[in-house]
Amino acid sequence: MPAAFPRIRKIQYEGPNSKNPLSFKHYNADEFVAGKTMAEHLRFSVVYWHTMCGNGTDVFGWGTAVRPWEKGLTGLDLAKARVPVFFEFCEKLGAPHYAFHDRDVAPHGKSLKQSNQYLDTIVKLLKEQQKATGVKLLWGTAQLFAHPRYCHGAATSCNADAFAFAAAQVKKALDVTKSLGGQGYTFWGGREGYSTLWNTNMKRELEHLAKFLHMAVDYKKAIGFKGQFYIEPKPKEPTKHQYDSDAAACLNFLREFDLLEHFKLNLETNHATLAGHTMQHDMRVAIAAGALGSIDANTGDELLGWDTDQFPTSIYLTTQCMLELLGMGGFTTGGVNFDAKVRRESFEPVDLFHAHIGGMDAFARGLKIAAAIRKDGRLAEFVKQRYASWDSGLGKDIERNRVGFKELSAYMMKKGEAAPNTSGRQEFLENLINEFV
Ligand code: XUL
Ligand code: CO
Repeated sequence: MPAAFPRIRKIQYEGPNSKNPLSFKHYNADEFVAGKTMAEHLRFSVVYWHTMCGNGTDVFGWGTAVRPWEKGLTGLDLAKARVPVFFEFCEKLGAPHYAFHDRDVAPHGKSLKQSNQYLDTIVKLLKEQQKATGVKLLWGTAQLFAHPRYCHGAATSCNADAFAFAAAQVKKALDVTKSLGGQGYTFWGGREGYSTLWNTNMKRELEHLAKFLHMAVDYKKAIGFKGQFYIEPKPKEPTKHQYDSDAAACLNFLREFDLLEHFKLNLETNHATLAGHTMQHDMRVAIAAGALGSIDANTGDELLGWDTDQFPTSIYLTTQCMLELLGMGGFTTGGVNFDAKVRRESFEPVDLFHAHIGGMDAFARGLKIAAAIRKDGRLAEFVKQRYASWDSGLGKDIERNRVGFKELSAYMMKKGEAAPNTSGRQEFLENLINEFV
């Protein structure tokens, strides 16, 4: 098979002074930062759906992407042709992981049986390519939102048969993820929500979603799949409201239905911002619950306000992500997964490289900056001091459950007024962060 990117050699680290757009300026895989190599910290992953299947269509226009390897192929032939191209891309980029949906890698068949056969054909090729290149599967997932059968949702559909088909699809996707050595499996509830409450039994739909996830947990145990399960929150789009709307809503749902021990969250920047949060906020929420598993690294456009899935280039954003990640001790099964697509105006194959190189460099800089901020220690020390009133005396007594309202009232009666507050120093801290960015 001739190379799909014949003029592109393996992307090398050339340092910040390089003017070569096809080189890393900051991502140096083997360089040690805060006790681990950059590759170990960042665990980059490329997604099959945008990188191989994205063709630049939008709601107003046709595809624009020039993909010479597709040569007018369709169906299973096209699916087969994409596999070596994808791994050539990951290898040249030096991305150690990838992620896919069942129906990105293989086409929909006329029946479940035929779809499964198509998938098996492609999984064989994926396995060969994984072996040849060393690229590993970060997580697998099932596409439960594109086909018309899922127009009312999958696990939350009003149609029990849609639930059954989705279960069959996830069963197969779990088998396949396991056979490819996948380190995780993601549930993104593409249409698990509603378009109007006039036709919706929310309680019943939520119970069905929980039942579906419990079935997945049971099946995972039955086949001995050891990968981590993730839920990926998103508040809307394509639905008006999605039940896994943000990190806090997911955690509440998982707790309510006794699923929390089986799931972590896979957080995506553009989903957090659609929910009216920053990525840092959603990461903080998940970390506080010990439930941050992985991240889908991308960004939105504040002026557009929908899920634009752009490559992350803001150093503030990557610094915040890496501060949160270093603070929690880094990934275990998760990684920095580029759930991001090139703009439809960026239609040449080389644009795929520019996009990923930029994202990897932005995260490498974020990592170095976050490590420097932590080494400096002033930020952490400020936060520690801000809570000093809880470290001794009355604060400590409250935290240790030694006092209640009666004791606190008696204490304040005697004291008369609370001790004066100290400044939050937001501007001082913003300036401090800018010393490093
Ligand atoms: C959609 C999205 C998905 C999930 C996987 O917004 O993020 O691609 O990451 O289903
Ligand atoms: Co995503």
